[in-house]
Amino acid sequence: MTYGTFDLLHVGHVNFLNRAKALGDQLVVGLSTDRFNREKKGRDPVYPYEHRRTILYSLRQVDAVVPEDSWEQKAEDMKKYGISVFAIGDDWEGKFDFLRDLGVEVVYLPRTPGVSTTDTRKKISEGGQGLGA
Ligand code: C2G
Repeated sequence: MTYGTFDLLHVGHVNFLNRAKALGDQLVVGLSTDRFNREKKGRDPVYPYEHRRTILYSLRQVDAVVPEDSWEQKAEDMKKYGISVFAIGDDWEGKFDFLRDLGVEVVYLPRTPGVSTTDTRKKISEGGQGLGA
């Protein structure tokens, strides 16, 4: 299982989902609600929750999407969904080691350099400079 906002889906997200899926049989994504994203990132996502959910469900790597609306739900989710592996990008290194106490394998995966939703938002607002620029 993993958690995230996955706003303006980009190759960093897709690389992560590929790697996360390879760690188990099924991949559950705890998708940040619009409200939780405001709490986490101090701003609304560009795409509302329903859109981001639909986009994730269209990916073959993703088997289920559930709402993430609090920092405290992970431990309960591990039990609720019978999770054996928790994976997230290494920008979170060490932050979720406590899940190991539940017998869950915790894996921090390397982020894809050079791409982020924040950069994409910035490039678009600066007049659509080619993302490859
Ligand atoms: N990611 C990545 N490479 C990038 C950008 C993102 O591997 N260039 C990974 C992140 O590390 C994360 C996932 O893609 O594991 C989703 O990224 P975000 O939507 O930015 O997730 P975040 O806001 O970090 O939410 O409770 C945990 C939070 O919900 C995590």
